[in-house]
Amino acid sequence: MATKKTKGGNEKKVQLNKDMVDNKDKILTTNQGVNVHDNNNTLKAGERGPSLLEDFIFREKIFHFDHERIPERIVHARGSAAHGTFTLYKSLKKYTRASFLCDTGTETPVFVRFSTVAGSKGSTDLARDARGFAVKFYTHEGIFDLVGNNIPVFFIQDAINFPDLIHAVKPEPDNEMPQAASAHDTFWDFVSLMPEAAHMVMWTMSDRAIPRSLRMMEGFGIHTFRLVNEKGDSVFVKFHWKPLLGVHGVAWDEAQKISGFDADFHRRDLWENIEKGNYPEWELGLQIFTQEEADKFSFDVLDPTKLVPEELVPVQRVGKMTLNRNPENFFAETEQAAFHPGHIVPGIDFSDDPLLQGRLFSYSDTQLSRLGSTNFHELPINRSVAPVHNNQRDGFMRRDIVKGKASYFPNSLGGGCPYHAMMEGRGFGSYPEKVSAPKVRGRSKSFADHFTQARLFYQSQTPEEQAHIADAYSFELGKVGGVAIRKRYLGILAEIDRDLAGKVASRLGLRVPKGLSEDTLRFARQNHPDYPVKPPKPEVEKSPALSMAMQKNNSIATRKIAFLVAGGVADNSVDQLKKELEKGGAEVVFIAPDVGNIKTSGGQKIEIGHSFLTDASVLYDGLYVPGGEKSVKTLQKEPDVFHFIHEMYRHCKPLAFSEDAEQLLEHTYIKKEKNDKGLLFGSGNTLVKGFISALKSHRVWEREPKRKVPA
Ligand code: HDE
Repeated sequence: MATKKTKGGNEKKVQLNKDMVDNKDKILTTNQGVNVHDNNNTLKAGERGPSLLEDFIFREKIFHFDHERIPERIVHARGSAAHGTFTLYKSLKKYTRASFLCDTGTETPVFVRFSTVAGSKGSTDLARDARGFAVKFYTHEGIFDLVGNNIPVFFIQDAINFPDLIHAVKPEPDNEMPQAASAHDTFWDFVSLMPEAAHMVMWTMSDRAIPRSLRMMEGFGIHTFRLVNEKGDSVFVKFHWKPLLGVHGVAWDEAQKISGFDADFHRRDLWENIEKGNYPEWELGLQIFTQEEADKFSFDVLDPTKLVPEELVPVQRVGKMTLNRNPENFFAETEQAAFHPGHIVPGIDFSDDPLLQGRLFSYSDTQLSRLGSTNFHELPINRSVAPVHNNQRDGFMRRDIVKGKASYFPNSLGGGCPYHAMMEGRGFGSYPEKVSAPKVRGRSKSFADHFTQARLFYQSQTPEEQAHIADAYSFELGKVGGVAIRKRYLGILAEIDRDLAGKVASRLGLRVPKGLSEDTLRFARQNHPDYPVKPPKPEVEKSPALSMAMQKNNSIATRKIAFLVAGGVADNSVDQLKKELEKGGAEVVFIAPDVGNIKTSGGQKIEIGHSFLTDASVLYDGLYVPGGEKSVKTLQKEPDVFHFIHEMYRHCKPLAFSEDAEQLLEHTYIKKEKNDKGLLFGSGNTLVKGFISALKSHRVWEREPKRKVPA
């Protein structure tokens, strides 16, 4: 069936609207539709007497309340989501028969949920962790879920290790500490015995694991999937999401402080930007390669701890996803959304990646204990826009009322319906991959190289990014109590990069071991008896695509800039920069000693919604102190101003000072450095240009080695 064009991708919205309830101008009722006269007082025997069991209104209300929690997701519990559309601009007919990937211009409704992995539902958004990036496509041929992460590789190679990994990273079982953090003994104990985790651990130690915004991170399907065309020919594919706002992280010190100031930082940022019409956008990128090409790669494409370097197989951008609508109800939509890598449509198929194969069991299984019924597909958010007809029946909370006598196949009483799609030459059919092999519990030799791509990632980073990675390992291992675990991990780092291992070892007061510890080797040899094996030569030694700092970024859209002001701030000193920043799509936020109103030197009123008490520098991307003698004098008396400035500087963010405000620096530890492109003074076009250009780079990386000021 050809995909119909649905302008605006509204089809899912129309379907959801049928289930929406609007309480506006309505009388309060019970769940049975009876109007409630008084919602404040229980039924009693006399005003001061005991309550009566008869009070069905009270009983119903409390009964429902008592049961309104459901289990949180076992992983990825903390999440935020939005609706949107996916528009295809390059037909992939040659490779796939999935109609949403064939008909250009088609808008497919999507629902996207971002998440952290380890933390509970109420934990901070800024944990050092992978981010889930799960996309539900409501296609005309059924639901396709691309359940990915913001990191293109995974910790483990075989699904059977997943419960162990998660037990190791979750809070420790005796004392339930620490929350949403990998910096503890059980995690490092596990990964120090599982060298296959080394590559993903390297990613999680980079600033990729602490995104600036959910809108500014990449997404990856991780596993190799298949595309299958009309003729039945198949190619392999890796799915990517490329954010149009660029890929940016925060620094670890920022992350920890943001967690205190606004634990909902990412959730708020996503929600507010969609409300403002700053719709986040990603391009869908595909790496397509054949079986023959895959056979020649130096790594195994079925091994989920490996990526395909973009320099080896370029990413083709084939469509755009735009998130343009916030959910109406967090529980009904974000919480009840049930993603599953096994939700695929004709034209897409699985590979034999053993992690993917295991995932195919886990997701519907977990929905059952989380959502309580096999009928979770009937929940409005999970409902396909393609019609659903089958002989599955009943179960808890069944909603569809399926007509007729025949609930079996084959039947004649129901006219043979619902019938096989085969009758019309369509429907999902698995790719007929040839498989003939002995049944084994084992690991392929081609999965035995654990360090080449971890090294590739590290060596592809700029020196400043490498410094952040070394800091992260030092922090995390520094939090580990067991010295044996620290030493064991240093053995892994030594195999990846001795210089990195040396930096971390010196912070831990340890020496770099010669190589892997006996414990690590013993465990690795359970999978590969002749471990370590010499890996084949990699195709690329460096991949600039892996560095965030090396990505070009020409936009300052939606960055938040703090203007520190007080009464008497000079109008002209505010206006020009504000206008230019807003022209570029950035947001200017005035921060003053107190919330309320201030008057500019020209008598204009500025409404102040944020003060040094309510806000902190870590919530902003750049800072400007406009002129006006009175304003600067007031700011000078405010210690928080200096904290704000120091912290911004320390996090390598752009700072600009008008001529009047330059003197504030005399009271700081900041030294004017000529090559610091993000420390700007004066006014006019030079200041505007310099500031905007520094904001585009997001961080003034050259400052990284010198940034050590108290904050
Ligand atoms: Fe998941 N994962 N996972 N995972 N995963 C879940 O399903 C699981 C893995 C990912 O926003 C659970 O509905 C196993 C890789 C995301 O609702 C559960 C294995 C990747 C989400 C589950 C993996 C992911 C989940 C928990 C190893 C990146 C959140 C709640 C074989 C490609 C989806 C749920 C959302 C959620 C199992 C590994 C991504 C238990 C067994 C690799 C984005 O079913």
